[in-house]
Amino acid sequence: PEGSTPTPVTTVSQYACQRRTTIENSNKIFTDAFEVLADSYEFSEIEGSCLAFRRAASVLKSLPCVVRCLGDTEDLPCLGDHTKAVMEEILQYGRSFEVEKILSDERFQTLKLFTSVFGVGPKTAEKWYRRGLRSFSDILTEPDIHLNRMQQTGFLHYEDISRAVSKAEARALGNIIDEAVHAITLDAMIALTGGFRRGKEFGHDVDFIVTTPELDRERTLLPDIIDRLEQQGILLYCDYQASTFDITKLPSHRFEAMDHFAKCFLILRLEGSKVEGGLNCAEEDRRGWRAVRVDLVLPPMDRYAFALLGWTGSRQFERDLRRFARSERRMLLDNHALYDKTKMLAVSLAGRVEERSSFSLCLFVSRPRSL
Ligand code: DGT
Ligand code: MG
Repeated sequence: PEGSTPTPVTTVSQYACQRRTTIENSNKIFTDAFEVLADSYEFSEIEGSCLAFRRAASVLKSLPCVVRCLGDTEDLPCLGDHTKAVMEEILQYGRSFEVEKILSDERFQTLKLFTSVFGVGPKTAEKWYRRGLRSFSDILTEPDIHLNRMQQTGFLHYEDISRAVSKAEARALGNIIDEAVHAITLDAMIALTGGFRRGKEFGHDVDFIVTTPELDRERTLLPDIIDRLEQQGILLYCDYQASTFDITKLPSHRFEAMDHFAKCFLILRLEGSKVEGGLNCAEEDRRGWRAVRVDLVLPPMDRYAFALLGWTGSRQFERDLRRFARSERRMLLDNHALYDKTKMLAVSLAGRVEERSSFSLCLFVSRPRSL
């Protein structure tokens, strides 16, 4: 009506990298349901529907308030008919019957259980399920099952590594990595990345980027760091992948799941960690240590900004950042480079670190401080 103040129109972008998202989630009741559906589609290898539910969850996580009726979602992107039907059920009954059916499904429960083991992906889980295996003891007592080293370690430290890692534990690990790296080379720089860099209180692992200005040293530094952790007696597991990075092969025109930097997936023994709400509190308190998953990535210094951007996550943010670059800017982005297709040249970010105002950037360890 004339004279009334128009309601401000706030449009929510279809790209996660253009949405300001805090770590508070006002719509957990919906996003939890979407994540169950996404997992279920992932187990059935229906990638489109899986991504649709992950995207919808990401959109709702960015909203500052609770969705109270379907009308609230009218202007939101990435919410299809199926998504809205699930939301309608939750709005009406407080729960989704489709999600409840999935949660009570034996196959889903078994695949969820099996994939919760470090080193077990959906394909292996499915294979074991088809063989009639339903529990960990079924797997561990089945004579024909050969577990690789990663899976053996996954079972061995199952309780510890399936329990969330706290910020304090991430900080303690930061100090361990910092000490180990600087005992080898003084000019290395270490950045905490992954979920903790986004300000999360808990994570499933702790991710670090280590880099050095010494040319090519990042290719050889990691085995030295690993040796040192081993000498300290805290290396419980190590999967080392040497660098396959080749600057002349950039940019990669097809999406690659993994980058080419030297990296390692570790399980470290963290002494004296404070247990908060762990299942095995009493046992762990007696032991005085816990096992923690740690990832180290070593890009060359001039690739640091891209690596940091690529490893800070979230996965949806990264996916949408690449999609945004491609569709809106005609650029190719990966963990190594940003390439301008219209000008046929690589965009240099050397010496600069990206700004991401949508996240609280917290860097616990960095020497020299660069952020
Ligand atoms: P969490 O579960 O609390 O550890 O959460 P995040 O966000 O730290 O997740 P994480 O540790 O799996 O990965 C951190 C980021 O690093 C992720 O958002 C994207 C990147 N990243 C990790 N693994 C891969 C991978 O296999 N491929 C690619 N392209 N990126 C990865
Ligand atoms: Mg992480």
